[in-house]
Amino acid sequence: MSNCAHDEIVRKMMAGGARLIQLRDKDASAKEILQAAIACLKVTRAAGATLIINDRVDVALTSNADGVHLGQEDLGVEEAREILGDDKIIGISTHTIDQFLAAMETSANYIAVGPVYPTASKENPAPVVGLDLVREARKISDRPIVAIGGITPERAREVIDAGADSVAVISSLYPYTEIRDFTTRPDITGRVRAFIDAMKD
Ligand code: TZP
Ligand code: MG
Repeated sequence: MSNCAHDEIVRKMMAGGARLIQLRDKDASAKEILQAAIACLKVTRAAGATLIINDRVDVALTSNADGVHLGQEDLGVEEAREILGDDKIIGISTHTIDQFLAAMETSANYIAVGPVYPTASKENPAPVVGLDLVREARKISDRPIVAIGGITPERAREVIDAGADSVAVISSLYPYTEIRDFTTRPDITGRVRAFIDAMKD
């Protein structure tokens, strides 16, 4: 998605109420993702929102982003902590209860669990974990839990009720096909609002 204006997308998400945004672009070069991070941070900083960089500790450090999100194949949480310091947010993805327990042993500021539902946004995703892993994780941890994978506004309520503190969403906000098609403009702001409405107590 590297030909997209990430900062414009961030602006639209924030207009809908998003406060924690992850910059994720698997197709971008290091240079492109750094430039995008710097542009997005201008937008989030002006509004006091938070920007996390996916995968790339080097980009998070260089751009002075608010933190990094790590997968199971990325640098470990403590290695990233060593580089970024105590003030940055470090999150990690987990796909099994054992991975979740291992994440609990680290200084991760939040732990993501998924895919909760089938997802088309990830190549070779881990098997669907369902709401059960969210419930199990909630029982054993007070750490913020972020649920991810196939979440829509219709599903968001049951995900929160299962114990997630928040949801991370890609395709329900802007399907990959739509964002690359500059003739149609997905209503990103409206879709973020729909999530927030669905999750209200
Ligand atoms: N990790 C687990 S599922 C997923 C990632 C990055 C993709 C989530 O995207 P979508 O489109 O909301 O299912
Ligand atoms: Mg990753």
